[in-house]
Amino acid sequence: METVYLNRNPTAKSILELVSSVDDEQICYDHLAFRTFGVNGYGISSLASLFLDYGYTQKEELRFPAKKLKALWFSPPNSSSQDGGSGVNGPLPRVFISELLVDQLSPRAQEIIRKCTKKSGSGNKYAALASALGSLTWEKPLYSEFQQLAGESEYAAWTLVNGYALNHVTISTHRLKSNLRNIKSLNEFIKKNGFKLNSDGGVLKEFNVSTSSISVSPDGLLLQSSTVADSMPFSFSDGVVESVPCSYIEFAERLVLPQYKNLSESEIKESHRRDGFEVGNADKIFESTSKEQLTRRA
Ligand code: OOG
Ligand code: NI
Repeated sequence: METVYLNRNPTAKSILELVSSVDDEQICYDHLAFRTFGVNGYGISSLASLFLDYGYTQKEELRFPAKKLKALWFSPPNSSSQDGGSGVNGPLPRVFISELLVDQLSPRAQEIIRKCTKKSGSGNKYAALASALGSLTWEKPLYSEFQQLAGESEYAAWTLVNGYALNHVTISTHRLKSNLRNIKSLNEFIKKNGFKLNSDGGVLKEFNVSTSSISVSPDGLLLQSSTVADSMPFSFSDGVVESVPCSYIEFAERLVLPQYKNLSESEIKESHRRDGFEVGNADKIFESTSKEQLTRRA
């Protein structure tokens, strides 16, 4: 899955190389994220089964009524054996899987999504395999179908052309060694190197940063930001070739929970930090693949 992601998304690849090159960093992934169509067995469960079979635990549900989405996240099994490696060879990441509440879309949009998932037969059984191969489990859509969905739900249009592809990996900033462990410094560094961040997070007053685009959870302990997705030409089934949004990369800093404030730096483990996800943060991060962000001037 990671290989497909790195090959399709030059920004994510360059940023991972750039961050690892500073201080010879090991990169830990905080989480991996996927999008799905919540219909005909193609929703969250189609991808979750692989992770559940390998010992992941289902955690809280998050709801996004305006976007007609729901999400679940999964925590990894304890496996200290992987501590020390980098990326997919490092500590196991959380997994965040969302699904589009297809029943709530217009009849026309539902028809497009139901058609491709029905035609696909048992494609939902091979969700993880398709993700790793970088293939869709349905036939390529018409350009008009993509446009129809894009007008109603950018998430739907994204999923139609990207399928089960990895939507993003997230760098765990607090597990970096250099000053990049502070998400604000990391964002500045990323921007200085010419990459565009998803600005939907707005102004962060406490940090006095006007353009940093960091989202902060209400408890102040989960800080997240992301790049704007890369685009790729996609050949639609009617021969039209148009640029479509692919994936992005995210950064997350999890601060130490108040009850562990007195632990020394060397005693602090991932389990002492803020866990989980936050609807308000996620709502903004979803925008990383939106047309508004992609066409925004840096
Ligand atoms: C997922 C957006 C939410 C997070 O960490 O809260 C998210 C998506 O864009 O599919 O990644
Ligand atoms: Ni994320």
